[in-house]
Amino acid sequence: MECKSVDLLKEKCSPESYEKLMKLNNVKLHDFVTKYVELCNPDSVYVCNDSDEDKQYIRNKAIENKEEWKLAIDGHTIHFDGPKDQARDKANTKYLIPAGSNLGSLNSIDKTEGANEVHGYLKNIMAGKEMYVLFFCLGPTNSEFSLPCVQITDSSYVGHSEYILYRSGYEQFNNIGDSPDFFRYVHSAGELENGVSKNVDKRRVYVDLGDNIVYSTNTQYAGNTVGLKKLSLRLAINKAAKEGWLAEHMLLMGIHGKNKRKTYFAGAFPSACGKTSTAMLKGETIVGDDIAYLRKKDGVIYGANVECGIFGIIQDVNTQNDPVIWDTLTNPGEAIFSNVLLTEDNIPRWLGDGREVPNKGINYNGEWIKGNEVSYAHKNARYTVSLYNLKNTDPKLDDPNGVEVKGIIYGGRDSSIWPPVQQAYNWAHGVVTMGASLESETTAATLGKEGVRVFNPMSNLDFVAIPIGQYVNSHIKFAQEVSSPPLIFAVNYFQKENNKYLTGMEDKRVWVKWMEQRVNNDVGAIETPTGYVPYLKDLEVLFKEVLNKDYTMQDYLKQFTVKVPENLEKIERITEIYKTKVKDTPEELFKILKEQKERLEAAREKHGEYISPVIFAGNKQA
Ligand code: SPV
Ligand code: MN
Repeated sequence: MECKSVDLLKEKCSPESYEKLMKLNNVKLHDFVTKYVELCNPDSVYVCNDSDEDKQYIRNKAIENKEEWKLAIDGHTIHFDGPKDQARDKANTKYLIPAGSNLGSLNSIDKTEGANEVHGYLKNIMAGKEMYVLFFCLGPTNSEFSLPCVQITDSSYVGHSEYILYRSGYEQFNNIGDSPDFFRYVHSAGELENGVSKNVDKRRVYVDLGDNIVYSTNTQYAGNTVGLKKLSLRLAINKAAKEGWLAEHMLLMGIHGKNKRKTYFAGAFPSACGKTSTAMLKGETIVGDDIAYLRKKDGVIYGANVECGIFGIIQDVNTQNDPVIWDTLTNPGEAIFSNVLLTEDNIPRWLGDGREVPNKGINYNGEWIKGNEVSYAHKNARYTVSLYNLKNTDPKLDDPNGVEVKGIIYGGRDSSIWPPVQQAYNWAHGVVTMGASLESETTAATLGKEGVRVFNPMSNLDFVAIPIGQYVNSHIKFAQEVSSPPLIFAVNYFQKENNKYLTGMEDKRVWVKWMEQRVNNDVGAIETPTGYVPYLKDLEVLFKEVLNKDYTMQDYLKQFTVKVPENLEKIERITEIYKTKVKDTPEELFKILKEQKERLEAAREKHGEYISPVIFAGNKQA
């Protein structure tokens, strides 16, 4: 390193911090830190290793810096993002692409122009503040899945969240020596006013795929700032495509079957569409609720959770819907509550918590009083907790080999087309008609209007960093050389009739059990033009066993009738998108969609537009 840089680091770092940084013998890391110390110009720099002291330092700073406040229960804190900073900012999240390259419809900006813009914002942005240099590992440490990361931030809230959500990675960095293969993030909340980012008009999340760096400025909301979450998912999708693995917006869970059998599933759902609640289902065990990496080894697909914590939506967490999280959030232990209501007694309150509406408190907008038209907490209010503190965490969370994935679930917010559960005929059929054809109605997890049906392949569209056709192709190809690929399923928790949901909140406990039985060849299924659906008799048994409920023929017909017109319209919409908006669509996608269309048309010819599954069961009793 140049003398000038050594002097600068020595001036800003304490001797301990300087030593921690220098102990990692990595030129690219040292250059990176020096560059942003120089540009962001913090008053001081604190470098963390994996020690408890350093974690505690960051926790304390979050309180001292007024990014978090202590709540009544030990270990609980509250954080607010600004009124305009409550969700991921898709419009200002862009890929920096070199002149001449093209990502199709993905939001991108010329690399030089974007880098200049964001570096302009970063200049002196940390004056008067402390910079934290933090090391983490995506995935279990010492594993094929491990990806070391370094985060620069001036937000102790971001650092604190990362310590809860990720495995510490200083030692992992030590192990990689001088390797340049790691992810880097530079974040600044920018100028703060009342503890929140003031200059949200200069909020940017710029992703540099070539250099594996993400820049994030003038924002605090974790989805825009926590480097290891969605920022690294974008980098990882690009890296995975080059290296032949998959980086997915997926839960991982163990579904428990008969004779203590446990079968691992991965599941992709758009934000706020039941991913966490599926991973947390009673009777099952959670490996992860948001991001999974999938790799092939010896003809088998393994998955690992990139994270070791949950940044979950708190709305509707109550004793009924989610007793495990409820317990964690109402007992001592480390938890950050964001954008909930803070009451006079220092108790956090959120929408759908099953308690009486509070009288008053403070929320992300300021003071709130009962009768105020704006709801008392934000719909996208969240909690941040460690998976190690939950009672239902699967013992394989940190297994360096990951877990063997035998089933994949795709689910969107779909009021009118898909049945509650169905199974694809085979891998490619599932990838194309379920994953790549996924549509979902928008939610509060991103800025913008809610309830609009949008195309969201694999629930990963917000994070796909390569042309979408290429991304779909990498999924189709992924199962090559896999002797028995995972079965693919589609679920839909959001079917509606007359504006009322057709299925109950708890019914998903039954759908997962049916999928587990299918993977293990315990039950048959009815072949319909869009996939295999359950026999009524099997659902009757499962509803009784799991929920002690009677499941009737009437429920069955409402939920599983094949809706030919809606399915045909969907195929047309999806085909059109892949034809006109998507770059590099594989031919196989069009072929599989066409076959599905022909099956639906043939069925319509014979049986009409709305066809009972019983008809497809033929002689076998449904
Ligand atoms: C999501 O929105 O998909 C989340 C939360 O998991 S965020 O960190 O905003 O991405
Ligand atoms: Mn997510």
